Amino acid sequence: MSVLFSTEEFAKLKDYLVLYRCALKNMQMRVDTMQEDFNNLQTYNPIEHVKTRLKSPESIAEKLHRRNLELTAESAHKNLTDVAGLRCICSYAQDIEAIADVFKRQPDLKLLEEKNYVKNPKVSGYRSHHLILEVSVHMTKNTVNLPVEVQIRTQAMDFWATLEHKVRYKYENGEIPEHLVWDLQECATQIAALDHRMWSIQDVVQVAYTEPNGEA
Ligand code: 0O2
Repeated sequence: MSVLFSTEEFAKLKDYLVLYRCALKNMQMRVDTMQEDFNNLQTYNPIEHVKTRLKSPESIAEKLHRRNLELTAESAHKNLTDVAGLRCICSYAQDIEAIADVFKRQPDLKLLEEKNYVKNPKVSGYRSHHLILEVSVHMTKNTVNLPVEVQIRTQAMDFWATLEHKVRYKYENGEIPEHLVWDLQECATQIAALDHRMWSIQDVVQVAYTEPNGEA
């Protein structure tokens, strides 16, 4: 059964979504700046690519309903911190914390919440580093503070999460059959090992590049 906003609340929500879209643009610009800087200063740019998404009104309504919250635009704004989401996909697991630190050091961003599912993976096998950052958006008449959920993960972690998400949506109430749950956990463990090995190879190559007479 799909849950929907009333026409009046839907119109209000659309106004809020304009603000969240601006918040996402603001965050995207910060990542662009990071990439410029990494390209200029470092030996490699750890950010492979970035995805941004605004939660759809249907998905917002479903989340409010699931949490037994009022189905209003105001309630979505007050209670949900992932209406605006930015995903930063990086090359190696070792890059994740460094990228998180760059966000955390920015004085005009306020860290509201941090979850490190790389250090403490979920039972499902999910790995990613989450930050909820509050950004000030300067509109023509006022300034609004909005949360943006930042997810930082490797390409391999993203591959896993995308598939697991798809699998979960295929089953009623997200209840994945036991054998698939096990398979996904196993894949997550192998992906973590693969990420580690890929970093070791890049590390060796990096040293060869930077040492005098090193052959790469
Ligand atoms: P979507 O469509 O990606 O936005 P919440 O899930 O937000 O009610 P929670 O569990 O405290 O509350 O938040 P958490 O753990 O930080 O997860 C937020 C988001 O992380 C999820 O958003 C997913 O994008 C991702 N995530 C968390 N756990 C898993 C997992 O086990 N598998 C996958 N594939 N993704 C996960 P949404 O709203 O669920 O989905």
